[in-house]
Amino acid sequence: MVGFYPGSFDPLTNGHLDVIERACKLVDTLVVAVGINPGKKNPLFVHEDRLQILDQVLGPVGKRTDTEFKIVDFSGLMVNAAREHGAKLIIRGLRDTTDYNYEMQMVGMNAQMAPDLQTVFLPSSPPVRHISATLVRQIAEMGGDISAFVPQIVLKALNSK
Ligand code: COD
Repeated sequence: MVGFYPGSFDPLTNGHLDVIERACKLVDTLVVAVGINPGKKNPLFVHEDRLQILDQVLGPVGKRTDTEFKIVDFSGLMVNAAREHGAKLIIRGLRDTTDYNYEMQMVGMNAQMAPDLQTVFLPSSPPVRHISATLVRQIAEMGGDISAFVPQIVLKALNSK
């Protein structure tokens, strides 16, 4: 079974990583896909950097699991990208009711456009439930310390910018 986990991953956080680690228990291949959220402007990292960070972070994770990772990017609809990669499941994380309302709208629209795909929601693990890439981006832009929220590789990439 192929799963498709789309996100902005700007930056990749420990919350995203938690979803990825748990999604591995459900699928044989996990396609982690960096897309464009038209509502999110002023990126911290360009697409190429985000792909590179995912590649570096998921390398060691891949050694601890039988799941194969594919890291890709896409522009356009997530359902089209999921199909292109042969996925049957779309994986999304759920933190709170804000996520729930947004995700339920998306799942409804996506289900009508692509009834062949199923969305699976993974509820956030308590230690990472509060982590939001948007807030991490804000803290980083204001010079704050984001080390508790992101993998070390993200910190390194940020420092070398
Ligand atoms: N714990 C658990 N889950 C988390 C956490 C956390 N701490 N942080 C984030 N997540 C989850 C989010 O809930 C989400 O499911 C996923 O991780 C990715 O989050 P983000 O913020 O990186 O990415 P998003 O939600 O902005 O998604 C960006 C996309 C590019 C995937 C989206 O905008 C998209 O699909 N765009 C393409 C156009 C399209 O198809 N639109 C939908 C039409 S219905």
